[in-house]
Amino acid sequence: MRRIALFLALTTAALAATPPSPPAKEMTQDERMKWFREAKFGLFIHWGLYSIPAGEWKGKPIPGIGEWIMNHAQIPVTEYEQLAKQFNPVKFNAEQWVQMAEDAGMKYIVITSKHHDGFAMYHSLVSKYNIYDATPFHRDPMKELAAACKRHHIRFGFYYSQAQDWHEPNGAGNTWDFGPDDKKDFDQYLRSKAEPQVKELLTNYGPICLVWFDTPRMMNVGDRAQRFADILRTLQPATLIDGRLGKAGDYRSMGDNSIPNQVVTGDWEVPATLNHTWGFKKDDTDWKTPEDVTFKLVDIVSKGGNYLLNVGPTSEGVIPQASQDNLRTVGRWLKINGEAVYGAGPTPFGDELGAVDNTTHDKKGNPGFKMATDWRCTTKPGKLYITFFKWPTGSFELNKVKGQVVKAYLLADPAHKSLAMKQDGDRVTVTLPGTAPGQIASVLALQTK
Ligand code: JFZ
Repeated sequence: MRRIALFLALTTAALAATPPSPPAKEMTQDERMKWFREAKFGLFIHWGLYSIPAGEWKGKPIPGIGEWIMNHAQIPVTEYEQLAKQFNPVKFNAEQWVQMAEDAGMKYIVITSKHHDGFAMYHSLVSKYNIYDATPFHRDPMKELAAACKRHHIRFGFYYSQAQDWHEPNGAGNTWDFGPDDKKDFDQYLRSKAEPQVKELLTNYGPICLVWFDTPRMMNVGDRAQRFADILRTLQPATLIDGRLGKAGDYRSMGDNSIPNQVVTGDWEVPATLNHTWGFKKDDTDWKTPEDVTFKLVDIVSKGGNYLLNVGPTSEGVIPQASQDNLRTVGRWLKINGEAVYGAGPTPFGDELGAVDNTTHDKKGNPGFKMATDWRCTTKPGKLYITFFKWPTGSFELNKVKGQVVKAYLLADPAHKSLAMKQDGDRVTVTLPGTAPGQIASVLALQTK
């Protein structure tokens, strides 16, 4: 009898339920990575309460990266929290920030939704310690940025510090208020703040291109990292996971500002600064030049990676003018030469990158590497792009070329006029104009068959 009753109950329930929609086709990794492989150049933004002290606490300069000031100066939560009351970035203008990214030729933006200090830069219902509830600003800049990115067709992603949270008794990192991490109920913090906040970020801001987790302390225990991966895959299956969650992500994150010497296979990204800090510091004005940034971008692309380049806006909500000028100069170069960057693959050569130098050694005692900087090669099907940072005199000889080069021309020449060239086996010689046709660097395109 009981069996029949159970059978009836189950069949009735099955019939009453709406027919299941066909299972959503799982995305392949190639589909998920497609935009990332095309984009190549993104804007990183580190913005939070730390932009108020801007590297100085109680009249003393605090050494180190600006967003770490609470840690470096061992500021108690009760004191650091007070910064929220004076955070009023009235000059913040999402449209202008995103316009700058577009002018710079950047295709995605990743911004700190919550850094290690624990302060949410969006309207969170999980914790009142956020820019909407705890400051006189009373706005949600992430909402405004998401909308501006949509208008400009720029992808939008969040940095989220999943493990370190110096505001929470059970978050990782704050030992000066809360004692050693190994005595904390870390899962209590993860379940009550980090996980629900990541859910908010993936629910309330439209399509999120990636989540940039960071410093995965204590994340390799149990299913801690997997719980975040599950939240992402459930709420937005297309969202990429960076390389610092605590388990393998969708791509590798290289060390900060560290560009590999050689081609690296697979998907990867170099997070990098324009000066020596991520969060704004008033005394750091040691900016990289647009020439250097352009070289690093092409260098990274020629090795197979993406470049995520940082700005640190001020407490008024302004991106430092030097950063803006620098990035816009790079953007003007990309307007002419972007074909060699967006969607381009790595060099098929490699000798042009430099060579191992046994006369020097790195910190670990390994032989050094002498980087060569004259030119870089990037590729697309049927195309080789040679970007010259030092213009060759007269002609350029390229060895080990596979296939036949049918046309050589300069991207800086709108007419794409053919240059004189000859090919002898795998050696191609192109006759070049006496002076570089472009500013910063000039690109020679070789069409192959
Ligand atoms: C982390 C953060 O602590 C820092 O504040 C900033 O947000 C940066 C982008 O990321 O710092 C790191 C993390 C990893 C490495 C270096 C700095 N690393 O792997 O070389």
